[in-house]
Amino acid sequence: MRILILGGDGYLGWPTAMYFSRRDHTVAVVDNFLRRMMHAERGTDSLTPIRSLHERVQAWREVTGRTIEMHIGDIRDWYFISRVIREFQPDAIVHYGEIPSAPYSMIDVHHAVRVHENNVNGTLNVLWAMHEFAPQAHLIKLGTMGEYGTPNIDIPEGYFEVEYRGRKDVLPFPKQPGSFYHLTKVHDSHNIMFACKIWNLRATDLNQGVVYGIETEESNLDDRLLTRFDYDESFGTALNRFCVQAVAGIPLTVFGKGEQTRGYLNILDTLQCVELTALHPPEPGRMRVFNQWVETFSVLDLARAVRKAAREVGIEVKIAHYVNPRVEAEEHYYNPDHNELYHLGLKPHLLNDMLVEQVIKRVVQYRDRIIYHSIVPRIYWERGGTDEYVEIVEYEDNGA
Ligand code: NAD
Ligand code: USQ
Repeated sequence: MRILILGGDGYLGWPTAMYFSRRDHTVAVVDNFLRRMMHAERGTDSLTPIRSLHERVQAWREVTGRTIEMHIGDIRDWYFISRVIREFQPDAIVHYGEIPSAPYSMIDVHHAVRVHENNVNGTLNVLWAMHEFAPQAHLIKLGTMGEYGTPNIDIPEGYFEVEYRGRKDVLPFPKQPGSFYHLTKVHDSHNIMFACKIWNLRATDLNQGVVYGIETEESNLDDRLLTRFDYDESFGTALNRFCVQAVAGIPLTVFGKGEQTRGYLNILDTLQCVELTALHPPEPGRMRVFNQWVETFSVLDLARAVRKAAREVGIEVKIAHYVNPRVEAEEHYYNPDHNELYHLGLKPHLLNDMLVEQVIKRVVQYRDRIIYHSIVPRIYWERGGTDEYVEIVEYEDNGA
């Protein structure tokens, strides 16, 4: 297949490019290095020392003899992205090319607007370019489980049957996202659904949970191929941050009660899910939705898993409850479906089997690169970015 990866310099995009290239697909990547520039803006960086995209592509060629085509430019630039799609004629477009951070979108009005403009307008360009130049292509769009929020009922995969005043219909499940970032994904989903309907396009919306993990089979071929690992307040997820806090000797930052529950999956499973989706395209005309996650954990479960994993490499860890800088339910029901990707053949990896070897050992390896000032968050949902670090309320017992 001819696979175009938007956001191919990113955490997931680069491993996906290598994964498809190694399996004999023709791969091209698009990126404008926005993620690297946002790190420069925030004074933060990936813990893993990542090479430039040009060096990665060169290293990939040296190690495997395979070529990944590069297109450097902004998806929001219609002339750029429509030319790439017209000339490359992809069978599948894997769209990772958005700003992925909830806290970054909550800093102030400028960041909220920036995330909206980047994500929503970029995806609109992709949809129009598909309509005009590649109507047979399959859009594989990375959405998020956070689009649904935490309703007090089960969450289906995209659609559910409703009966209201004696009539029935199958409708999109209501969305109650928790940040301006998550809202951009909801707006994207609506735009994709509409475009499929009016232009008979083919698309799958992958509502992905939180991804963890550093290594893939391909990146293990050579350390020049490593992907990024972020732990800072803007771009690091809780699990990544906990691993770095464990190694840095900072009490793990569990927000509030720590009962906030989300779906998680290993980066190896993201690769599998995207491949399974590409190999099984949907019929045109209706946006297909898969919920892409493997295990659910509360934040406190994650903190305890990190404490256990850290002990295996001789590190003692403190877990603390901090004032929650986010506005979110700290105790809630959470039971989303995730059957479709399993039906297609997903063979999942489990957190407790992966954490030490695939994450903690790498964090220890790169401990000298930790940037301390960015580990404890300062971005509040109500007040935006401030100078005040979130405060500790109490410590967990040490679980010895
Ligand atoms: P990332 O920031 O590492 O990768 C995104 C890449 O897209 C970056 O390299 C960035 O420079 C590029 N990009 C952004 N806007 C662009 C534009 N306008 N033009 C060209 N390139 C642009 O993020 P990631 O963690 O790899 O996430 C990839 C996608 O998956 C995102 O859409 C994210 O919302 C979604 N997602 C990620 C996770 C996760 O845990 N990492 C979970 C659920 C969903
Ligand atoms: N949290 C803590 N301590 C921290 C950081 C976060 O307790 O130091 C809590 C948050 O309050 C939240 C939960 O952990 O309840 C998850 O937060 P997160 O930062 O790990 O993840 P989130 O903001 O939800 O975003 C991440 C990715 C995003 C993706 C999303 C999938 O950054 O790209 O869309 O996970 S999902 O969570 O399913 O929406």
